[in-house]
Amino acid sequence: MHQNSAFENLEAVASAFCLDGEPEEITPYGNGHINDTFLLLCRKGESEKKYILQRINSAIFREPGALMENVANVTAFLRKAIVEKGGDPDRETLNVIKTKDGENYLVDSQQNYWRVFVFISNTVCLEKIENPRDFYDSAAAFGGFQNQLSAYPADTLHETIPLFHHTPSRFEALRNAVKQDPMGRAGMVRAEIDFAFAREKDAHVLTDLLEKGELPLRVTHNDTKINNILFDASTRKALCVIDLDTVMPGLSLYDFGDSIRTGASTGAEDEPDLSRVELDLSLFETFTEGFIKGCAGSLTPLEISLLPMGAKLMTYESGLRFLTDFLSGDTYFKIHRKNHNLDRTRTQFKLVADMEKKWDEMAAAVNRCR
Ligand code: ADP
Ligand code: GN1
Ligand code: MG
Repeated sequence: MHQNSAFENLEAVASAFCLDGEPEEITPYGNGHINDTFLLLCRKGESEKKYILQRINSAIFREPGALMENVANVTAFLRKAIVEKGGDPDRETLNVIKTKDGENYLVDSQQNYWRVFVFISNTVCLEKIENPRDFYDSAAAFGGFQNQLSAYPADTLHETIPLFHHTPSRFEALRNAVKQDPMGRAGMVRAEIDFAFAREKDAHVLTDLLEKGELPLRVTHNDTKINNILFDASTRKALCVIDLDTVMPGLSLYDFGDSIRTGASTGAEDEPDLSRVELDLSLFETFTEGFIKGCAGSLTPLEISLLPMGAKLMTYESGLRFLTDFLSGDTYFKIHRKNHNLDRTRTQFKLVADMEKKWDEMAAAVNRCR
């Protein structure tokens, strides 16, 4: 990402924000698939202060100003709730640093959108679950996040990506990509396309229930993969839910499912060796227990009984999205190797197939947690 001309003058970008000290070092940071993230180190005399500098992906988030309004309002809301609980508002939520003009973001001369957050130090960000305790904690934190936001005025939130978890639309996007086949790749992924098409009916299950009013619309995170949570490195407790770009009205099952597909898989999202990818039932149960606890009695009986469906559909939907991006020439998710999006597709579909095999055991695990 260094070759990108948008990154030639990072120091000038950083200097537009209200920083404590002078920018000293700016280095690429983290493993996100969407934004461009940098660690920004500032110095003031002997002391140093760290920030996260990010270029918002405005090809994906078409209205970065509206997005930042959501992020600023949601973090201010969370800050207040954390203070009331006696927590540490500088570490338990993201904190937006304003520009010297008092804005939540900066637009540079090339129409790049930039923002700065306080860097939360002494934390661990996991790409894969290392022990069940961490997963339980992350479940309670994501459930708690949703629960905390139940009092948030949902109608003031902008929809940062329309139809983000509308699985039928994701299905249609795949159908289109297969039809257009702009890169001539469809021939090499016939098996994956057939797998996706065979499950068209599933794509409608949750959206139908939402439309019928049987599932409640809540304020949800919508991107609860496991590297969107920071653990305190000293206490090893789930500390802060990050990556708030997709906080929008959604279903609790989206947040549950996205964590399961990343945290309860025995392999990484892009593991090329599929023999290493399956659903870990014990981790599934651990997360279920933590999530229900975090939601503190707010989940309806129907939501609870649909948790396995949430897990399967979020995994299926991710597979649809990776496959669509592979067919479209890898324009959405950052890739780091050839066929990266295909590897990602395959892990998701392998997991879906494994969940189908383990369906009764998943349901039994949920029942034990009620
Ligand atoms: P993306 O949308 O591209 O996934 P994220 O907002 O998730 O971007 O940030 C990418 C990575 O940067 C995270 O996975 C995490 O490791 C790190 N990160 C983001 N914000 C902070 C923060 N405030 N403090 C410390 N690390 C952070
Ligand atoms: C993206 O931003 P990041 O890397 O946390 C994506 C998610 C996908 C995920 C797949 C805005 O998440 O929806 O599930 O990649 N975010 C957006 O790894 O599309
Ligand atoms: Mg992220």
